Amino acid sequence: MKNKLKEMLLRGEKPIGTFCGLNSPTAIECLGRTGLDFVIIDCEHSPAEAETAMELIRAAELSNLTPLCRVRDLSRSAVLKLLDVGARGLIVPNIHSVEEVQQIIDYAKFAPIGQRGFCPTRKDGWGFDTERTTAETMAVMNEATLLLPQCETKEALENIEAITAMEGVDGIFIGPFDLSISMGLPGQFDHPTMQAAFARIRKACRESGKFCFLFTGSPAGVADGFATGYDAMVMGIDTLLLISGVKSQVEAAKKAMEK
Ligand code: 3PY
Ligand code: MG
Repeated sequence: MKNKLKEMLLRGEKPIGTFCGLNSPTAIECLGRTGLDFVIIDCEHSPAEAETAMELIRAAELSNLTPLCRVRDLSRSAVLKLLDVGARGLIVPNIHSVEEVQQIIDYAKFAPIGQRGFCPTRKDGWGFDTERTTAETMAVMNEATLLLPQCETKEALENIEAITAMEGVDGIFIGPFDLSISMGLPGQFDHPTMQAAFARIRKACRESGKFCFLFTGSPAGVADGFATGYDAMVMGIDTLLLISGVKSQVEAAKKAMEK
C-alpha cells in the first residue's frame, strides 16, 4: 500500500496536482501523461459521489497519479466510502473547530489514532492483497492515508495551531477562495491580512511537522507557492485546464490563419 505523494512529500520533492471536475476516467488517463503527480477527485464541488470516485481512482492508479478525494461533507459515510474505494488521502472542506477535526480523525484513521470502521474492501484488495493481519492492515492504512483538513474559514484559522498539532492530521490544505470570503476579502489573496493568514498557517504546519498544501490557478502561482515554502501545490481544475488549453490553441490557429 504505497502512497507516492506522501513519499515525495517526505523526500521534500515538489508534487503538483489538480482537481478533477470532468469526472472522466479517460480524462484522468490523459492527466497521467502530463507530468502531474496527484489528482483530487472533488466530491464537494463536483457531482461525483463515491461510486464515480472509485472508477476515477482506478484510472489514477493505472496512470501513476496518487488519487486523493475531497469529501462532500463531514459525515461518517462521506469519509468512509471514499477511503474504502481506495482514496490515498482526503481533503476535508469547511472545517471550523478542533472538535470537527477530531470527528474526522475518528472516521478516517483506525485505532489507536481514530475509530475508523473496518471491512475488507477495495482499499486492501478485499483482504487478498497481502498476508497482513487486520492490525497490520490498520497500521499500514493509517500510514498510507493522508488526512488534510482545509483551512478555509476564519474560525479554522483561529484554531490552526491546535488543529495542526492533532495526531491524525497529516497536513493542511488551504482553500484561498473560501478563506478570503470568510475573512471579508473575497479573492484578495495579495491583501496583507490574507498574506499574514497564509503565513500563520504555514508556520503552524512547519512547527508541528505537518504538510502544507495550497490551491492556485496558474503555473506562476505554483512556482511562487513552492518558493514560499508550501510542500505541495494544486493547480486549477481539469475543466479549466481543458478550456484554457483548447482556447489558446484556437486563438493560435486563428492568428496563424491571418498570415
Ligand atoms: C478554496 O479556495 O476555497 C478551495 O477550496 C480551493 O479548492
Ligand atoms: Mg473551498
